[in-house]
Amino acid sequence: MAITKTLNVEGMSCKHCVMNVSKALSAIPGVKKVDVNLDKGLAKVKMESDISDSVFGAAITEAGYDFKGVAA
Ligand SMILES: [Cu+2]
Repeated sequence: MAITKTLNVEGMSCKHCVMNVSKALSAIPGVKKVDVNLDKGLAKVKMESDISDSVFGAAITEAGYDFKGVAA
């Protein structure tokens, strides 16, 4: 069964940022779908099995944005 996590991402200001974050998260093995909300600063990630928050954090940081944790 698929798992969904909502990540808090800081530093996105335009649709290019959304694309950068979407690409970075989509490139993680096991990630099935990424849905970024620019206004809320959230990235919803769908995955087949659980992926560690630190993996998402690294990908977001690598892309040039700040990972602020998983939204409750
Ligand atoms: Cu931008």
